Amino acid sequence: MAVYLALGQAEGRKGLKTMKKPTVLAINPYIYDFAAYSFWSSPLGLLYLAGILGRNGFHVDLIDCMTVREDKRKKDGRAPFVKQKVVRPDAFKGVRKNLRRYGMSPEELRGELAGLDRPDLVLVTSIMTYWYAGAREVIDTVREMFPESKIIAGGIYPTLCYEEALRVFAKADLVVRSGELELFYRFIEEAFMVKLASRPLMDDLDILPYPAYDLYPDIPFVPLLTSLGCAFKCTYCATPYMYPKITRRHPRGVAEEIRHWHGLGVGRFVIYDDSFLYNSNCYARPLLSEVARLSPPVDIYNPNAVNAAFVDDDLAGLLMRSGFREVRIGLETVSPSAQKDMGGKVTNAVFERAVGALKRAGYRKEQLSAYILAGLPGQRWEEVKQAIDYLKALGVMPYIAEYTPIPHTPMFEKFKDTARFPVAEDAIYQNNALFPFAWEGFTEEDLNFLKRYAKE
Ligand code: B12
Repeated sequence: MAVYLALGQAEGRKGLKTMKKPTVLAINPYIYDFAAYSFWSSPLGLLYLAGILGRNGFHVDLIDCMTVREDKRKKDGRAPFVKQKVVRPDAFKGVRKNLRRYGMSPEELRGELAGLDRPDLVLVTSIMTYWYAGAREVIDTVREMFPESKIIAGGIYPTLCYEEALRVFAKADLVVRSGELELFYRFIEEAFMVKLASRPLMDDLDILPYPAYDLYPDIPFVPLLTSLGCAFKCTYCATPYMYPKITRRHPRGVAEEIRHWHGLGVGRFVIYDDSFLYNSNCYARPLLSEVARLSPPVDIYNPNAVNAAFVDDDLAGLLMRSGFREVRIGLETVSPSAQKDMGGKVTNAVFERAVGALKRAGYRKEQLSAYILAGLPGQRWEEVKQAIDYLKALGVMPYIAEYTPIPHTPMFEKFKDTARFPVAEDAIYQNNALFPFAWEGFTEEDLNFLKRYAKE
């Protein structure tokens, strides 16, 4: 049967056939911060999009501005970012800390861009909300050097601070929140008159291609996206807002991905998951049992911490056998009332049971650490000291995680007006290094003392 098309449609069809596939440049911007270290950091969301466009047959280049000191890379794969002191902007008047740019310099980025043919499409990610200044500079530079290129910005910052991001990234053609990938695909299809054969949304993680780590010359570690969303609703965390539903990958698919990278010589894997051990009979146990059989064995790291409630003797043994070289556990506080207020994820009894199991599995003190939250609204410094003492007595290394006020979290909405910086007006003040909830019961001096004390 003949198909008759209106003239415009016919031209459109012809256009679709003859239009060259657009070339894509993915950029992970440099950042400005008071302190930063690559705890196995990686722009995983951006690399997924690069993988998806690659699967659609697009040529994709990557500029990861977060360069590290290779000469200082540790055995576990972590490395310090290249860094340079910069002048503090007016927004930080009165802040006595050194501000640095981490990663490539703007001049180096210009050099990299100058070496490329003009890309048709540029994707810029923006991870922590308070890192937007680097992303804005990168977007402005790309706009200046490639006025004709289409620029799309996305990531956690636009997702959590959308209205602000629209203003800040005014030179981008489109700003996308997570959950809006449909908009992203439609923009590309319309701007370049192409039809995308593969346009997965993040509601089925099993159909995603692997993130495009092959765009790096070396792969020191591979972060794994095992799920999106979290089984818990901690009042300081933005995950329930960003991903209200838990979506998990099939453990077999994750094991296959590990085997894929392992076959290419990658030996370190990092779990980016908010509740990895949740429902472990169906998830972590089958996955880790497969990983434990790999030869040569792999190393696994979990900078996002595991939930103590799910660690029993059997699981602790499996963590050890599958390659967890160290285990980070979430504790947050030892105050039972604060534990309940924050979501009731862990109690001291549960925590002690998990530590016992990990020790019986063979973990030594230097391989066990726990995060303690410091600087919560209204918190007294003595509460943090009590948690440090508790961990020291249990033989677990304390890690102080300074509280970060994050938009759309219950704690942020409740306390945003009591912070000593306008955290709701400008995301730059959401940086935990600014200690936004310092007060006379918990001063910056107290925090510095606690950081030293935790290491003693
Ligand atoms: C892994 C992780 C880390 C890792 C690595 C982070 C990194 N890449 O640098 C580590 C352990 C280092 C880390 C550390 C911290 N983290 Co963290 N982390 C996460 C976590 C669990 C996952 C992030 C991730 O990769 N997700 C998976 C990818 C696939 O998702 P995505 O990046 O959002 O990408 C999607 C979209 O955004 C979109 N997208 C992304 N880029 C682009 C680009 C374009 C063009 C488009 C169209 C779309 C797009 O596409 C993807 C698919 O939809 C999130 C929570 C979460 N579930 O998101 C917290 C989170 C980002 N972290 C958070 C915090 C608070 C911290 C710390 C400050 C904790 C502390 N107190 O010490 C530190 C600070 C880090 C630092 N200074 O370096 C907060 C955010 C805070 C903020 N203000 O922005 C989050 C949201 C958790 C929370 N508590 O609510 N973190």
